[in-house]
Amino acid sequence: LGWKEREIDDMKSVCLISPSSPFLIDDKVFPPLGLLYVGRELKYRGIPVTVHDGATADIPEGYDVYGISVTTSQFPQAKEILHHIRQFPGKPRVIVGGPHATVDPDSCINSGFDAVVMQAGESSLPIVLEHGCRIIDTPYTKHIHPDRSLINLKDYHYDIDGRPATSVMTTRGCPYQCGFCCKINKKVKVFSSDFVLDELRELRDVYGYKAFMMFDDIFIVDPNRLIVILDEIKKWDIYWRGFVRADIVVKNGLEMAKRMAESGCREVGMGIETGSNKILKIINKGEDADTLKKGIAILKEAGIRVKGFLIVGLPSESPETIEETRQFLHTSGLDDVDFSLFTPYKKTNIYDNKDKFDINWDTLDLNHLFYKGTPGQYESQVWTSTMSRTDLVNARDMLENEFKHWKIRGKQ
Ligand code: B12
Ligand code: SF4
Repeated sequence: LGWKEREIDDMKSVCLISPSSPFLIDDKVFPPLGLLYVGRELKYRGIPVTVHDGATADIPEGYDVYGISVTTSQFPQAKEILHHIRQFPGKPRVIVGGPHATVDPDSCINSGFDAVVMQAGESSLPIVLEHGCRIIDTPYTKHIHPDRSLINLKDYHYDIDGRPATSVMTTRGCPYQCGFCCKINKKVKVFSSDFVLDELRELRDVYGYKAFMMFDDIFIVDPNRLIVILDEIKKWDIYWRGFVRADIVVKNGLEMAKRMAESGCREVGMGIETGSNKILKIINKGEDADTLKKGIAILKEAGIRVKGFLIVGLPSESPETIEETRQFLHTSGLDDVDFSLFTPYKKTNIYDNKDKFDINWDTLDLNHLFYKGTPGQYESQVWTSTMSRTDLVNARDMLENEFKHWKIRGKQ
């Protein structure tokens, strides 16, 4: 684009918006980090910016540009916000970014947004502000931390074993190719240990946090980086929680798991998905049930609790595979479980190759495109050759009733 880093001549004021998520029990658990990265870059360029994470009626008027962050499940809310802003005087421009814009830019253009930003907003929003592109797709190249001063962090409430905690992202993207998972980053980027520790220090010293939620797809993906981070934070008396893959836990071994525990790791989340080896293969999980159990056992031996995330209604789900999942759970050693219904998102292998799988769906209802919501309000979008939508909802509820013994403490 021949664009070089400089201040934008025609200074525009920007209001960044996080839509509500009415299907969640509480949508004020974690701050909208994506917008805080974008906001940091705009501030750095001297552009007046504010972040709005509240009711649509309270969106402030008077900004030149409004930028909305959207996941697929929030798309209906984002369109309502667009119509709301269209009533504002001065015809401000409305730009959309976030995971849904990245996987389905056409739906955003067709709904009337002025511009669509795919992938890294911190790199491309300044370009859009200056050049007025319609669709722009830029990978992550910048090394910046999110600007948490743009919001009141204390409005968000999450805790790890009684300590107030907040979320951190130390990587972008994931090198694995699970068939149900949305590829929103084309490349994987792992931030250096120094860069990560700087951000954690800021959270500890400026904001007073003594607990962190590492929201990376796989925080432990690089063992060399992990060791440096763990050896430093073990001196801090902090708690942390993060997401792991069982095969990496097995590869890293018991010593690494013990180091994680010594550094304050209280609990990890692990994608189990299903107890059926047949389905694990179909979804290209890259792990079998034995590896999942080995990973859980290593973490438990090190003194770390393990919460398993499971999905009901993956391709080829049947009464037999549900039973395999039950058997797996009985012997898994998991401390906590979470059951979602499979929801097909664009830019996933299953969505793009529906005909190759034993799975079906009609036109997807955008108002129900979430896989975890308020209990009692689940609806399945999909069915398989042996299980109807109702069968899948019933199977999810049955598994939850049998295995969910911890009380709900948050959304994920
Ligand atoms: C943390 C997280 C959550 C938190 C949300 C916390 C919060 N307030 O943001 C919780 C647990 C609540 C959650 C819930 C859900 N999540 Co979630 N979540 C994530 C996760 C792991 C990290 C998000 C994050 O902070 N990323 C870091 C930032 C830097 O990236 P980013 O948000 O994409 O933002 C960058 C760009 O997208 C862009 N950008 C973003 N917004 C904007 C706006 C503008 C104007 C511009 C220009 C650019 C721009 O620039 C940003 C900086 O680079 C992602 C996976 C991932 N690795 O990203 C899944 C992910 C976003 N979640 C997903 C899903 C499906 C859900 C749920 C629907 C699950 C459910 N319950 O059914 C809900 C929906 C919640 C909602 N509000 O919509 C999917 C979304 C897929 C899709 N097609 O939209 C993802 C991608 C996981 C996946 N791979 O499938 N989630
Ligand atoms: S489910 Fe987890 S491991 Fe699989 S591709 Fe998605 S983020 Fe990566």
